Amino acid sequence: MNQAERYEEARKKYAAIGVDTDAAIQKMMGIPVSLHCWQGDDVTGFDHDGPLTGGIQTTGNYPGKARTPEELMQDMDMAIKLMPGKKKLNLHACYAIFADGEHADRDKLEPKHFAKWVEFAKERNMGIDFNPTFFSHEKVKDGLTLSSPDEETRKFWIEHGKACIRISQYFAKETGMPCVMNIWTGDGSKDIPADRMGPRMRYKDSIEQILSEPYDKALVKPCVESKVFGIGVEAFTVGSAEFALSFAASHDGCLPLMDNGHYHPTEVVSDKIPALLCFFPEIALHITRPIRWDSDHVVLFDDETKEMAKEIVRNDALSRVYMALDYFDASINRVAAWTVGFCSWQKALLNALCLPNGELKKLQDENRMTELMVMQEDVKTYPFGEVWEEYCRQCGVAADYSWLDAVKKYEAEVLSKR
Ligand code: RNT
Ligand code: ZN
Repeated sequence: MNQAERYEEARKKYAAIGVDTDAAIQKMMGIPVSLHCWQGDDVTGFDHDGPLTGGIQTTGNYPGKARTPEELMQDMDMAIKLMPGKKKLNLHACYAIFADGEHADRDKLEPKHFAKWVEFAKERNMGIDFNPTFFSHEKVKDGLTLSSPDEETRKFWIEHGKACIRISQYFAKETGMPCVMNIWTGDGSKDIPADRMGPRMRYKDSIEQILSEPYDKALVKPCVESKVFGIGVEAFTVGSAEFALSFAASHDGCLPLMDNGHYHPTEVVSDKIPALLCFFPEIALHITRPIRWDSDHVVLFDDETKEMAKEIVRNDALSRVYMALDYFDASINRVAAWTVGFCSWQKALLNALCLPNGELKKLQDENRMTELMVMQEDVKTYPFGEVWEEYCRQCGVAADYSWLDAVKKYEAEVLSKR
């Protein structure tokens, strides 16, 4: 059987349980997923020389990392060509691009410092999401930014946040797609604090000041990302889950952002997605793969990844959940890391679209739990690979590992020469 015949067989098998795989493929093509620029250079950016600091870490020193905006764009282009589906570009403020001799500190960043990224995104028909960078900077004082008791420090970071709101609005206007602007800080302490509320009250006030910058709510979607702990800030995190969720719930237009690496190891974000969808019109996600901690391994097509996608699809929430990848592995080929992670999330979404979700819900509501278990197990071995292959074919990319040959060639010809 050739590919077309194999897909036809699979299509029939799915149709028999009420799943329209052609419709699933069609739907997939229009779902934007945000691709993070920071996998390409280990979260370094272009506005500073120092190391990555502030409660996040990369490990590994695989050769060939991007050192300039041109290299990063070239690598990202290479990865994009290998991936099916609709991409959005996710930038961090530290990826500002300055003209020769020019520099602006984080509180003075302007849209013009991102004009080259806008050009890059527009040429590829991508929207842009944005993140102020509250780390890897000398004005992070004693591990604190927006929650600092030092007013000058706090003011600096508030101004950075406001500058980022203006830049986010510029992105949205230029690309014609809303810009999700995510606030995450590594603020916290290594050991037991004496005051947990003071820093949180300052954090709350700082974010409120940032959001007082005028912006169009249809264009800019501010988010607050929580975290349980970071390396070096084990005892106390200012932006905890309760803090971020309560902040978003009490500030109109502000979204909660859940990163699935930011919870206790037995908690699952798949279960939290429908809980938040009961209350928030829109939510945002950082999709990653934590191993024992927020290790930011490359996303795989594993059980929890599938489960998260299922919760979005079967609750008809594809237009209510902003999905962004957030991982960074410096120990393997970075172009391959981008590609595997993006394709894994694409697979998870397509897989969720190929489930008889209505039927399964009905079994649950009728308390036919034996049938539900049998059916859920049965669909696991349906020929999903054929649907994935057809989707990739329609998108003009390889469905199997043969794409790795192109990456190996790129590594030999471009990356290894850096
Ligand atoms: C860190 C957070 C945050 C960062 C990016 C680079 O733990 O997940 O989202 O990974 O902003
Ligand atoms: Zn994150």
